[in-house]
Amino acid sequence: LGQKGATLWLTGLSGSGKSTVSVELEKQLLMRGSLSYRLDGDNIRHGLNKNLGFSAEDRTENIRRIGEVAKLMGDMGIISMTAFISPYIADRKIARDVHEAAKIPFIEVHIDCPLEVAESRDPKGLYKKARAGEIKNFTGIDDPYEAPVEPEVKINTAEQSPEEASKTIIAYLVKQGII
Ligand code: GGZ
Repeated sequence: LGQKGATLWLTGLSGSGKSTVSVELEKQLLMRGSLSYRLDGDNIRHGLNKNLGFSAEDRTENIRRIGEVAKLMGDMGIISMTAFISPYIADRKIARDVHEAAKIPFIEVHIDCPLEVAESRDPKGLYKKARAGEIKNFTGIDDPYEAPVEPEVKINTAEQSPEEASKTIIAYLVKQGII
């Protein structure tokens, strides 16, 4: 393959743009000939992690398993992009440590945008339900989001398009000699 694996760990609120940015990133990486794969709710929370909900314990286990899967993919030489809220600093640190022990680059990407912006997007109407008390423990409403203190990359999706965001992230990978 001649390619080293790495993990782009996207973290941010629901509606911040993690999935959108990861889809665009995958496109740009594949165009460059880098084998990449997206891990998201559709292929993880509906499969491997379908026994997990949104309590703090379940989120921790969700992120732990995703960290292990991403590490395995890194071992295979794949650049994986994870698109999960991953709200807890300690959980992201565990994922980072697993990668560091395996010598696979772990790039934390904060997909940042003001809560008001994420909430105004509300593609699935979940914020509306959370505000109405129909969904409990919704991140940003009645559950915490711990923003990264020193992410490798920070993107503001209220100001940058998904294309610009992806270019910024790819430029980081190039600068680091990962691709
Ligand atoms: C946050 C929730 C919740 C609660 C369901 N809190 O916009 P979405 O729908 O597609 O993204 C959210 C997704 C979050 O799952 P993650 O696996 O990324 O979360 S974590 O990393 O914290 O484990 C949202 C939906 O699931 N969702 N209930 N209570 N998001």
